[in-house]
Amino acid sequence: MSEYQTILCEKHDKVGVVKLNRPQALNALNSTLLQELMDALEAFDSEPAVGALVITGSERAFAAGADIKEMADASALEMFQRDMVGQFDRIRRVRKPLIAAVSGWCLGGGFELAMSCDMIVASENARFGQPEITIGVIPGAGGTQRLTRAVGKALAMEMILNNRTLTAQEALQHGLVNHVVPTEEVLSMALRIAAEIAARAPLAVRLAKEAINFADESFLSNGLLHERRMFYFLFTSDDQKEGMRAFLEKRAPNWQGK
Ligand code: CO8
Repeated sequence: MSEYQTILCEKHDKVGVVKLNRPQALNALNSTLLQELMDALEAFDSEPAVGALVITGSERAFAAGADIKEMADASALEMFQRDMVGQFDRIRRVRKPLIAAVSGWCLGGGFELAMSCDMIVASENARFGQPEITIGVIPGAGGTQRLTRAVGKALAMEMILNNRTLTAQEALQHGLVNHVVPTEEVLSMALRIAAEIAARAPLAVRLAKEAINFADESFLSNGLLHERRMFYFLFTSDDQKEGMRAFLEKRAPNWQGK
């Protein structure tokens, strides 16, 4: 597994661990990282000796969103053809339980990645948010759907329309995360839970996950498709170009509404 450029993989007994590893970009999700992450998850998923999976990042960032540099100049057609969001369909097909061990920034596509996992263990320094509005787009990998289901409409509106971020404790209060622990314990806590699940009856674990997701996702598909179309559509707008360029140039954006 050492051929990966943007992630690190290891096995802890029956638990497969994938660490996002683009520290220079706060683990921003570029095409390579998404491809490698999903390849690694699928490889662990099909390994009989592995019973559960953990995804983690660094102390500073789980992931600060999709890679803005990679998207900034893309047209809607290019975004549609690249279909980075389509990679997220692969994580939905992983049958083994997935736990996100989150420290630091967990934003945009990074937050959507964490919400695509089955459980989240957060460190005290974790910060959760959907800041896409600040760069002229909206969440594109499930944020409008999963966040609304998790925290309710009012808070989802505030987070997505006005970039409100949540502390780890707030995320716990709103049922987004399972545990909040000191930063140095976040991976060991996630590994402990994963190891306990990995020791349980594999078929029952698999079917229980499937059944819970069925309850959670019965009407998700339509929402995800709608959100994805709107996300790509925004790449036809000047404001998307302006918002992403302004971020890269470290200045405030000048919105035109077109
Ligand atoms: N993309 C690319 N580079 C990034 C990103 C990003 N999302 N986030 C941080 N970086 C880079 C910075 O450009 C900087 O690089 P450089 O040193 O070369 O200038 C480096 O990481 C460190 O970042 P900062 O200097 O900005 O660090 P700070 O501690 O000052 O700030 C923040 C940390 C607050 C996290 C800040 O970096 C930030 O606001 N980042 C952008 C957050 C954001 O807007 N995320 C949403 C992106 S859009 C998105 O996720 C849409 C998802 C759609 C579907 C998913 C498809 C895969």
